[in-house]
Amino acid sequence: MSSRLIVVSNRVAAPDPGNRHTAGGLAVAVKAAMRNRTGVWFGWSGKINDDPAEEPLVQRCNKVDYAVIDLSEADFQEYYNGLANRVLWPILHYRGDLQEYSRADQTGYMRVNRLFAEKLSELIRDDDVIWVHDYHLMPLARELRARGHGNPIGFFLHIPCAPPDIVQTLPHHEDIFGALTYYDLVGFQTERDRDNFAHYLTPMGATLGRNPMTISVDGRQTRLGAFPVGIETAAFARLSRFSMHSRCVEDVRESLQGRKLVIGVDRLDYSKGILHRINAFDRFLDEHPEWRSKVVFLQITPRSRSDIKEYIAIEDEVTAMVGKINGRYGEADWTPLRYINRPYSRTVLAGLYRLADVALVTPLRDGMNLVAKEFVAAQDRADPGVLVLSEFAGASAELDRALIVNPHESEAVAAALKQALEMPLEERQRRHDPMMDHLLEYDIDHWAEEFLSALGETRHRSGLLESLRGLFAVSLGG
Ligand code: ADQ
Repeated sequence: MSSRLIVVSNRVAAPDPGNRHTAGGLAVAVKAAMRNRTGVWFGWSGKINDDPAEEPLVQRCNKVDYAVIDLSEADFQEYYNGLANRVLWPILHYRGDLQEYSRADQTGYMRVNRLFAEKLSELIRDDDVIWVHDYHLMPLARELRARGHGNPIGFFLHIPCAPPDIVQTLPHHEDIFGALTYYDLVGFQTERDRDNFAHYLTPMGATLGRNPMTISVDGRQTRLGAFPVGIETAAFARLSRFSMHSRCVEDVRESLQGRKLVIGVDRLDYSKGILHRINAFDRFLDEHPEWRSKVVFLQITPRSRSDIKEYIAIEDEVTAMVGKINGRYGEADWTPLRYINRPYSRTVLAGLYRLADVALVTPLRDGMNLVAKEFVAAQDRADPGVLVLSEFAGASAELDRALIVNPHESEAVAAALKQALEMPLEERQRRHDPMMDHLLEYDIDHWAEEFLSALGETRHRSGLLESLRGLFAVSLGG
């Protein structure tokens, strides 16, 4: 029998009979990586329950067991809202100044990691391969090792890894970041993130090895690698062609009345640079009156983490700025900026990307940014739109034919927007073609296979390679 892949992440995107749309890059990536594999996806149900069930709730669908547990109100506040999203998220996005640390939250974070280990422990078989995702669960391998699990365990950080000086602003950072050395493999989105982590560890006594990069601490060896997350490029491209003719996309096209469409799609989060982007659009309309009435900027921004104060503040600021721009430049028959807070299905998003002439993807800091990749994948090769991309998105290391901007410089973003809107077809194609080819080759399957094969190489135990071969056979055959 081939081994199973156990994926662990904070939330589990369980099969949803209501087909609701969740916006979030991790879920999109892991869902795609789990497709065609046998295994378990374990995590929090999203429900708060002060009297949770002893056993995880398991639901089987297409060879995957979705196993979820509930969290108590204190767990939710201290682990999820607290240490994960009020401390680790800002620190890892280079915003150590925004962290709101408390010892109670750190205790809660460790407690939930122990709870995850305890509940997961019951499901683990000796030949399982375990893949843990993201900053919520950094100490999980240490907890699993303490419970006697010798399985290969890998970790992937979906968000950036800040340089050591910033990581060290976290009180007791060694407890959390040092715990990553209990994994066999720690993967990052880019080489810069990987190197930041290696530079963090080496002054603390870790020995660094090269080719492949490894670090050794207290007799444990951990491989470090960059594994840029991809998308389901071919499927997304197909979806966009089909979706262009959907009712919703047709309605948007009609509503434009021949105007150019600029699109932005982001969760409402301070790391995404939405306010800077809207300021740049303001500057663009101010400096280029000839473009007024000829362009519409559609910013699709589902709310997230709405009970954290920075998120409420940014929502208020963005709403005020949108009102100001529409008031200043709008006409009775033209609204320059359409700002929407709801999620859309992937089908509609794909069609809207294809309809758009320009995408503004200008985060202040982003692990990868799947929207950039989805936009490129959704374009018509015969008449592609133009991507304006922040140099601080992990995606800029791969999508280097985009117009790369520093999102802090509104003059530069406004100039790039003008260049994009006026770019001749031949140049648009010259930029788009190689990026599309790259995304077709380095897609989500490639990401999962590269990570799992590197995880396999970290161990030479008999039987493990057989197990991993089993995983690939399933994925390639599917
Ligand atoms: P996110 O911060 O969530 O992901 P991103 O990579 O852009 O950011 O992924 C967002 C995903 O949600 C995309 O697939 C997008 O299509 C979808 N989405 C956004 N708005 C939507 C809407 N209104 N309706 C429906 N879907 C919407 C984290 C990291 C990223 C990293 C990913 C994956 O912060 O840097 O790229 O994980 O590793």
